[in-house]
Amino acid sequence: MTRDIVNRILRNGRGMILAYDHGFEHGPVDFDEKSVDPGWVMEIADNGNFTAVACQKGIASYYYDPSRHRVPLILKLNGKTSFHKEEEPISLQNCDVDEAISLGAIGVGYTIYVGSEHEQTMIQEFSKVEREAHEKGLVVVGWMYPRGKHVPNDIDHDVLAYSARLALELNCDAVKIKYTGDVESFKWVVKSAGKAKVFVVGGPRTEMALQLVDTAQQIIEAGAVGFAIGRNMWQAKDPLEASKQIADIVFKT
Ligand code: FBP
Repeated sequence: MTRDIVNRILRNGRGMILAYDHGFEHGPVDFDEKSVDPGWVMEIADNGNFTAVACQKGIASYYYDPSRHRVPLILKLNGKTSFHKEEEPISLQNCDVDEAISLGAIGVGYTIYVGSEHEQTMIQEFSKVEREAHEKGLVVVGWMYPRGKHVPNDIDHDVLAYSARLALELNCDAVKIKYTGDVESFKWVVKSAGKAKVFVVGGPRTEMALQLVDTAQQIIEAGAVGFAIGRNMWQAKDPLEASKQIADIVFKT
């Protein structure tokens, strides 16, 4: 397999993935009249400096047209709803690699709740996905989320470094992970991911655009390639302006 494949979701070594799988993970609670419309979000993905858009298969099937949309598609293959506030979360596959390819995806995403008592089940399922996706030339992105009672602090830098390392060991091309909150500790997380590229999640909407700009500077300084971000983009008053502000840092520093 060629490792260059990851460049399909990067531009000059950096990247911005627009995440839009929240309707599955959280329900429409994250949306307003505009962002509830996947068609509107696809236009943001296409026109807002993004190097990929990530969503579930129904969204892609209805709203992503590979012959019209320029932004590459990462198909999220597993997911869970937020109804069950289980202590030990598990997320299983609802879409396979061939379906992802038929929908025009150039990559697949899969969440592993690192540290959950169901971690092994997800790792086993993910490993099959990873092998098939790589055999078929797709980029593999691990959503590495430490969760469960064995994980008291999901932004602890050792926990995040372990999660990033797990992504590397599982042969991910890229890892989507939370930020520790400071540059020095995040450098260790990035180092632990080795040659796997590190994308940082956005989290709930930050009212102060400045805070996100500041975080963008920090994650790039620490060696991440960029953001895999949702709410802070399509919940922004002006999503194209918000994406431009972040892109100016991600791609130009
Ligand atoms: P945000 O940038 O909005 O935080 O999106 C990142 C993301 O990973 C989404 O892809 C996913 O739906 C959501 O966060 C999961 O959030 P959580 O599991 O923390 O509720």
